[in-house]
Amino acid sequence: MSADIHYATVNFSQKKLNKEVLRIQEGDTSTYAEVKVSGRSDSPSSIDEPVTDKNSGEKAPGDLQRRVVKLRWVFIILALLCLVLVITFSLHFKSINYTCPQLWRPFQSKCYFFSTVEMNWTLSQDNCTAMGGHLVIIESEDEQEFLQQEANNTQYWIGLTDSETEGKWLWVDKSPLHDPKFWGERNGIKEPDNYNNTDPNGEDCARLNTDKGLKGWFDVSCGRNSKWACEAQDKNIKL
Ligand SMILES: [Ca+2]
Ligand SMILES: [Ca+2]
Repeated sequence: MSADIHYATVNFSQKKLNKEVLRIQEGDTSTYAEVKVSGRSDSPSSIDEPVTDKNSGEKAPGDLQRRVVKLRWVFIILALLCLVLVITFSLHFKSINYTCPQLWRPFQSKCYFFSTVEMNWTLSQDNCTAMGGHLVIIESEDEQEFLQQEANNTQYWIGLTDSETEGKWLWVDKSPLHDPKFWGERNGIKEPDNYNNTDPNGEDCARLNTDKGLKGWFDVSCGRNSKWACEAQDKNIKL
């Protein structure tokens, strides 16, 4: 059997990017059909393969574009990670080197002022308020220890009183005292004892007696004069 004419039918569902040569053989006779296409093949095996120019060896534009998009996402992710690291280190650095105005001492995120003059509890709180803060509100053992060290065996008013209701101790922000573990003891009697030898109203204001260690709170008559300790946020301090 012989034939003079060969037919080659080639069907594409999508346009192809590369240039292909289709070879059809029968016996000793060969027929070549050259197909020029544009676009990319839908053959699964050719999707991820870089298309290379046979002459120059360079990658096709579509492949380069995909690589550019990938690199752009990598840069965006790296930039975000760098931003997070910068913010984290900035906050950490600020907490370590928290600064306060002159005459104020830093502790954690607050500033503390220790007076050199003495006055009663109410005037002491008024002075702290005028400076942008309030008498100290002690919320942790670390804070108590810091105050004890800074006070250096000097007595200071703190922001705790039961002047409204006897026995109901409130901080100057009106929050109740939850942890009484820093009350001191005198002659075997635990504070607060509301001792009324000097004041018929008893003792309604708390003072830090730092020579008693961490258990250094004593209730004292509010009318007595004493030094005072304020605390404030740096941004609120009025100089
Ligand atoms: Ca009292
Ligand atoms: Ca007392």
